Amino acid sequence: MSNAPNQDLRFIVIGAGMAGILATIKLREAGYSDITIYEKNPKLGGTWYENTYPGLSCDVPSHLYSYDFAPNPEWSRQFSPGPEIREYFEDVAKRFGVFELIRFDTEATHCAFADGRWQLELADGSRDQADFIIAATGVLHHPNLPDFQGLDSFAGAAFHSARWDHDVATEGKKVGVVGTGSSAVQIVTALAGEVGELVLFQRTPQWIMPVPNRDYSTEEKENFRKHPGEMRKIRDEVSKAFIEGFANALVDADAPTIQAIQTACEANLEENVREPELRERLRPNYRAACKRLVMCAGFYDAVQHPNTRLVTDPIERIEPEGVRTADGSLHELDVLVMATGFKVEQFVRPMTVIGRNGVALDDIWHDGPSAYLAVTVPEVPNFYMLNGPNGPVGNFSLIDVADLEVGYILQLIEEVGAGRARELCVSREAMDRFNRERKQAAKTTIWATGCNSWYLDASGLPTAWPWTYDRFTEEMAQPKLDDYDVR
Ligand code: N01
Repeated sequence: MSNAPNQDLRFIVIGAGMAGILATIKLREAGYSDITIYEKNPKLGGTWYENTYPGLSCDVPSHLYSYDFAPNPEWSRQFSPGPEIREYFEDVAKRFGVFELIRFDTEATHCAFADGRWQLELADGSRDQADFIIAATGVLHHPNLPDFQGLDSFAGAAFHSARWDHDVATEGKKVGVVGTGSSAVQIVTALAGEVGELVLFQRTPQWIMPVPNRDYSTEEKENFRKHPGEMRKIRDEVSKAFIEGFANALVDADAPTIQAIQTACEANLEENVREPELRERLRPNYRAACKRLVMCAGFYDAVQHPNTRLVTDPIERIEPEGVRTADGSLHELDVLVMATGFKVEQFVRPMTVIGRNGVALDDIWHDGPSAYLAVTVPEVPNFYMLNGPNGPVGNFSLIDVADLEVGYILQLIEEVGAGRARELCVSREAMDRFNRERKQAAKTTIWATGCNSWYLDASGLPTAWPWTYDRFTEEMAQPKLDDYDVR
């Protein structure tokens, strides 16, 4: 516990996913107790609650994708399945006294800063007030549903990958999957051979990094229980490898590591896709890691399964019987899964946020969402985001990113708690400078080397943190209060 926190401060955390749970634990650890978490879903877990598709797992190894204060000896695999991850968050929320602070089924719809406090409105008509809002609303959770002509006429079941309909049987059925992002690749790998026929509609091929995923043995788990230091060792090793061998390299398109990733992905394609014609249809015409790199060991086997068909002709329309492609073929289907990604520009929205003097966050973000160090926005004091815009999303564990951000935000809160300030948000000047610098730096990242991806803004510029992970760690160590509008 830090010394003498101001017990009068009240906090609202929006979202009981990985980041909201983390923020609440850290606030409590720092001695703050007046906290309410609003969660729109009936269960916690955020993305791990909403995504339940077959094959769901995290592409960050489990011992790294865990809170550092809550290692989990029970992880079943190196990359554990989604339901296990959601259960982990529920277990931690219960063990650390977070669960009882959550109001489920309660969506925050509007918040406004008035007379030095945040006034919050909720979808059920209730209201609340707080000194601080921590928006832990996630990055990728507003499904992007393509407006395919005729989609409504489809006679079978159609749904987005993040809204999997478990009442729909897939066994023995003809299942179509649209998309080749991380979600689609996991779904296809899980369903191949399990359904009657699997049709993958690919608009753009992906580079695939073959990452093995083995089970932890009973003995290994027993060893983790007895010697938690072993989990810490794995965590540290994997973290180091990820940062040095990957995260730091993504922001330098010329880095040798990026070339090594390219070579590994090319070898995966050459060695594991037997038929030359299929191989060419699966070969991307952009550089590896330009789109978010897909990590999967079994995808090419799944695509080559006798019951799987790869369709690369563009989708023209949906008909009652299936998907009609531009070459005139009708691909008959019982189930159509749209693994077509997310609306990434939403962040805290559709909740409306009104900062000082009636300034709307929507207006501040009229050119697209951005946030100083991914955390704060001008004119919106005492409102901090976790994994907000411009955050370091380059395939690194978002748990560690959120952890750094929470540590940074706690220092801002302490300024108020200690009576040195009442309101803090980034100054307009610092925000403008940050935006200028990040846009300049974005040009030399791998994401800017000529592909389409959810990393890009409307002008085609990558919005992700364009510097190294190490630089983010340094920035998060201590707020530069000169960059803040402090009142
Ligand atoms: O979504 P995506 P995702 N017609 O945006 C295609 C995280 N994640 O849900 O490339 C036809 O990557 C689109 O085609 P194209 C991870 O950060 C993590 O798969 O634009 N196709 C693309 O192939 C990931 O990056 C894990 O040409 C259309 C696909 O749909 C992020 O979530 C697991 C189309 C969308 O791919 C998003 O992944 C899963 C259309 N009209 C997800 N519209 C982990 O393991 C879109 N597409 C942690």
